[in-house]
Amino acid sequence: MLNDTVAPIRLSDYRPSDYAIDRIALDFDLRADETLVRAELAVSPRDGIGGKPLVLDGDELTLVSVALDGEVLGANSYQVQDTSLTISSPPQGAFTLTIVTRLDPAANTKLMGLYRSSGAWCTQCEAEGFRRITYFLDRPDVLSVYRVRMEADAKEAPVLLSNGNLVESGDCGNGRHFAVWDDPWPKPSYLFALVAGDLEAVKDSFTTKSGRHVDLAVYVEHGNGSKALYAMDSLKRSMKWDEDVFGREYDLDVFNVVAVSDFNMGAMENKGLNIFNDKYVLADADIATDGDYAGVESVIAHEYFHNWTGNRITCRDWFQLCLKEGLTVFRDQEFSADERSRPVKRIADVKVLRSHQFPEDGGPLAHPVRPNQYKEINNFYTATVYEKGAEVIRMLKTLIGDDAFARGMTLYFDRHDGQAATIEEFVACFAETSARDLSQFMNWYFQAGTPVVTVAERHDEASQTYELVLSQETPPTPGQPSKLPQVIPVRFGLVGSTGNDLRPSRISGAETSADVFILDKAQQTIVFEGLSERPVPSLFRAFSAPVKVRHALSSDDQVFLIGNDADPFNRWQAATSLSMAAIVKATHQARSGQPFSFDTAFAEALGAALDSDALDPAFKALLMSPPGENDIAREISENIDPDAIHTALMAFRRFVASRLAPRFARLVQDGTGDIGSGFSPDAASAGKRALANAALDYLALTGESSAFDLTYARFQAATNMTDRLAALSILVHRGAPQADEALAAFYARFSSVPLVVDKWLATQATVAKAQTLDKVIALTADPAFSFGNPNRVRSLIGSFASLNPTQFARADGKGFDYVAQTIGRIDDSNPQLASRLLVSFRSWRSYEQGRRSKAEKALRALQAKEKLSRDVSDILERTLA
Ligand code: B3K
Ligand code: ZN
Repeated sequence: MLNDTVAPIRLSDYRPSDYAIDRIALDFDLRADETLVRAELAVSPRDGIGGKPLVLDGDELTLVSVALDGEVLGANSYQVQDTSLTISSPPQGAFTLTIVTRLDPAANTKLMGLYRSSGAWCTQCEAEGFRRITYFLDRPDVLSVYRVRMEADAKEAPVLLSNGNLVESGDCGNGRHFAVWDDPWPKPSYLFALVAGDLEAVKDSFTTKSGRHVDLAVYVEHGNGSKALYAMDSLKRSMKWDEDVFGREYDLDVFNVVAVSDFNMGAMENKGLNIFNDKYVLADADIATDGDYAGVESVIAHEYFHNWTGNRITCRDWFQLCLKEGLTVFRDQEFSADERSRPVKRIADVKVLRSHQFPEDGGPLAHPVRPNQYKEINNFYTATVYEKGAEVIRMLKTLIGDDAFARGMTLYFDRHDGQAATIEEFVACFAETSARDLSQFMNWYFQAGTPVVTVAERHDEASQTYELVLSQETPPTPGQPSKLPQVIPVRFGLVGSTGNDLRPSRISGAETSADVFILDKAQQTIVFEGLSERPVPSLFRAFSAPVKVRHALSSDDQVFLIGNDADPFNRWQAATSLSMAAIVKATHQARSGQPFSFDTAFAEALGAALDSDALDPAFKALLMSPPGENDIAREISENIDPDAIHTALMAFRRFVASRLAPRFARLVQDGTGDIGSGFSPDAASAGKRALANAALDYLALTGESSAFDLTYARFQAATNMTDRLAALSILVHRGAPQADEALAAFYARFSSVPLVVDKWLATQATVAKAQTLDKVIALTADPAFSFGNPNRVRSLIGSFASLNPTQFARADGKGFDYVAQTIGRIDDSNPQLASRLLVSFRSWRSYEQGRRSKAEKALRALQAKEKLSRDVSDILERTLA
């Protein structure tokens, strides 16, 4: 049943804690059946107001004892409730509280707090997991210095790690040993971490620019050391980059990364001891695709960058989550752009934003980048907070310029180091360095919803003026019926018939620089003077704002931009818009039973681009990949029939394949030389593989047996996971006769490598065929699958629900029913995992009537379940509202 009784936490209710906890000494006695935790807290009243009741947070804890200044407290000096421990009348001044709790990490299936993964002990505390270890003021604005002692069996857990620097270790006799870690930097409890287990370490070191020697280690399960080398390499490059680009140096003598196989998300930035989902650590040619390598690099960088943006400067409260997450995503995006290809990275990031954030912003779960209320904070680690949060910072940089932005960052680091800060404090730094009023800009933090910018244009030959009329509107979102205009930086070029950008003699109607104008009103007319010819407008270059653009550019203009725009992002955008228009039209034709007709514009433009030597292979591969089914559904936006979309998309792709088959064959041929040669994960090599595999997919769409034979041959010859998985996926998704054989061979070879099993599961779960649901159900019984492991669940159930629109949204409702029931089952053991899966229902109202009522039925059935977690009830309640 829905738990309506939970009242939301509101930003407007924020007030500092009555007490500070300046120091905490933790002592862990780690044993197989139970763990005892002794916490000694140095508590002092803030502002000298002593004597008020001290209310500490707790969750599923067994309290053993409480002592105040060394005296064990009698039962009437404190109250234990489900989620708190209250010391009714503490002394007026500072005091020491000693709390002993008993935990059962082996029974902790929520993977929050202290739990076990593959025989090791590990922790996850963000956002509110520390209260599952001991009673504490578990909130980010309570900063404490931690000293951690842990003791465990020396054989079972030879490796004992926590935050900070190792200060002592030794033998306790009786087969047990201990270690003491000291973290000199005050930190909030969510950054606490502990790991104890039998792990292999890959070691290296880094010397910071001011000469600090830092010991680096990446800990993995025994036998996986060679798979951690790329993570280590990424870490060293991240450390250097943050010094070079943001002037940020590392601040401890040790930096450890630990990979664990049971983890609810990607990774966690605990101070000096990052804990990772092994998916973002382990990589070698045999098990990781190029996409996996890029993922390892960016997540390693992201967590490392948190050391300054998140750890040294943390968040005052969880409403400020984007302060650390949006900013750190921005920083990791910039890192990857510098390490790889900037335009390719930008396109990849925008694809993620559009596929994850736009549907969130346009549906029942929409919330501002800085939310102002929540019921369950774990449900706010969203694409809006992360990805839109990063876009807001990117816009800020565009708006105030690189120089003022860089000075603003430095000011922020200087001014707020050691503090728990707010978004207002962050933005104030940039207002100061740019001398600009950023109050309207703050709407990006406060207002949910994706603004829609509509563009109309007019050229007047006689006066040689060109006008752009731009209007913006942000649709209503839950709790925000009407919106104010946003500050929207439009990076632009006016492309002349020769392909060069034209230079107007004067621009009026908006604040403007040579290549950016700023919209800040509901409607504006920008006038460009001195233009004798009508230019083709290239707006929102490099995707300069997270908006939807409605601009009726002709097909000729799009083709012209694909071939001529100086901005690579907009060349890709033009290709995407052109193919999108064709597929949307075909979807409507499919719906009404008409035959499809495609014009040749896209295929011809693509053919020309593929022939160009000026474009790199990774970029060509992006040009080739048309929008996906979920992108098309988003464009159509209502009354969605996923089958019609699938039919139209396939027909369009087959049409392109038929027009360009010889070129595609040549691209596959050119790429085949790389199979069997030495593997390098660098961006250029990855780009070549992406191009060959994109071409191969088109060839296989023809359904010709020669294409399947070629694909199967590549599958067998592949010496790296990128080519192997690409071929496997083509065989399986295109229904090749070799599909089952290839799946069996793949499984035979990799069934003992869980991360590769994930690829095998996801490949099968995403087949657009009616048998897939039964297949998914059958795969849950495979020995390599487990409902207890988040990676397995996301690969099988998550992929089915979010990447297989025709089968998840089967017209008979069985896909919805199965996923909803499975969410209910998972919720009993791991609520965070369950509520993440539930998000795949967020666009249920945009289906056509039949599917919509089936989806609602499945959601209502879940809602009627006996006991639901706060995580799941929160999402359900908002999804159905
Ligand atoms: N800060 C963590 C995410 C924690 C999620 C808690 N539900 C990873 C990251 O963003 O770097
Ligand atoms: Zn983060």
